[in-house]
Amino acid sequence: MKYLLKNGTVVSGKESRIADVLIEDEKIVRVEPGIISEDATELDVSGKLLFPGFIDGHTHFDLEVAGTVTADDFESGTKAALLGGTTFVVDFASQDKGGHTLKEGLEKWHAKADGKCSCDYSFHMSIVEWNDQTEQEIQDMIDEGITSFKLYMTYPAMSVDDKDLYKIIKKLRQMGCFAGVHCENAGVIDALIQEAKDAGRTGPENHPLVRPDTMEAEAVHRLLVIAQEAEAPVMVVHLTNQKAFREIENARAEGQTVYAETCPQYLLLDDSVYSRPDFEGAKFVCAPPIRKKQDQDCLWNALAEDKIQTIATDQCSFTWEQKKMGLDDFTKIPGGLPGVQTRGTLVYTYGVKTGRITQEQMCRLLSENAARLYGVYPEKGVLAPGSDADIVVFDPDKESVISAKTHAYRTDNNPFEGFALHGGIDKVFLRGNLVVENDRILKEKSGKYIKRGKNELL
Ligand code: DUC
Ligand code: ZN
Repeated sequence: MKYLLKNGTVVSGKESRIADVLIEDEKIVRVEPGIISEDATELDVSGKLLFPGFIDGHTHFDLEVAGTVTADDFESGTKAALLGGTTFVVDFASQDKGGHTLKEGLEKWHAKADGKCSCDYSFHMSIVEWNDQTEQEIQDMIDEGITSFKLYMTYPAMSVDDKDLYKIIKKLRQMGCFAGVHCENAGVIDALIQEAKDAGRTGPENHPLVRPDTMEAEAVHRLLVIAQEAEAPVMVVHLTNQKAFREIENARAEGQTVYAETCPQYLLLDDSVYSRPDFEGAKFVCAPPIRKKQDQDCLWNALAEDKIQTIATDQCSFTWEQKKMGLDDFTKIPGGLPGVQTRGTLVYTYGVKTGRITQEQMCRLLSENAARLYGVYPEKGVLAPGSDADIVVFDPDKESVISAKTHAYRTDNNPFEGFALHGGIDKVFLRGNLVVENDRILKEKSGKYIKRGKNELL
């Protein structure tokens, strides 16, 4: 199939220019003004922005959390992603604790995802246990196209201690890979939870109090000191606050390579959400928690100064019924929010339209940087001859309002309920196929597992 997109504004990480885009089968073959093609289906996209398909490097579909499983699996989750312009997700596969291998973890995640995805997909691998076997398996993972890993400094079922953290990131550096790290101080958080319980404090308003910014910043600091010793690049995932960001800046000033990721919920919501009446705060329970207005400002400034490399979602959705598991005890509320469907439109509305960031920065944050970090550039992350024809035709004039009544998630709540969107998805192409038009999916389950190369974001 051949398509010719006429007169769109082609956005890259560097510039925006009016050009035509010729697509043949899965690939972009030409990007220049004045293309003529006799046999291509021509679409007039004048007035529209053409972004490389958005990449979400942080999703949790079909994940078991707190005795339940996320409302969205790879089927519904990747449909929602595609409707929001995301053509490639990198979800977190995980090794299980108790002598299990990375290979077993990978097989488990392939069984969850294969044949169900409507956008392309890959996995990071969470390492939760470090031993000779796991060490040997890093090369096996690379052979399977997994070049990024995840480590937890919190959650007992997942976390590694400082000794293993050091060993793992050093090994990953030797193998040309890196880890994204969930930074929160597990011990102090446990103590704060105990204090809350002892005082009979059970509601969701306690959630941000027991996981304070200081305990995220402490873990970021510790991670970065360990990374300095290991001479290893690392990524701080879901960065939420100013104190933690300062730790990153300090390490960079020492010459360390530190990547940072944040998410729309940390840019657009503040911790007053946890005090909403009738247990509504539960909808916003995620870890790390949503912070204060000044933290939002810090993150936006960091984005404007290119000091945060990517905006992902940490998509991890639950229904209201599931959230109510913590009605009498906020620590039993399953943590996580949906987000894959609205990331691009929220960033455009509240980032680009407000002048906080440019559309070229949006391109880097949602697509190009993630493609480089996760080893799929220039197949993905750019609209150029030879690249996959993953294209978001973005209408800067489209207006809508986010609502759980109309979203594609299998949840009955949306953390951005009522947010106005100025700009929206007009069409989406996935490897040359028109897969979204008029807010409907035209082609389901054509997502492909992508074997990734190594990080090339310098
Ligand atoms: N935090 C969440 O809130 N949910 C899933 C995983 C995580 O780190
Ligand atoms: Zn996560």
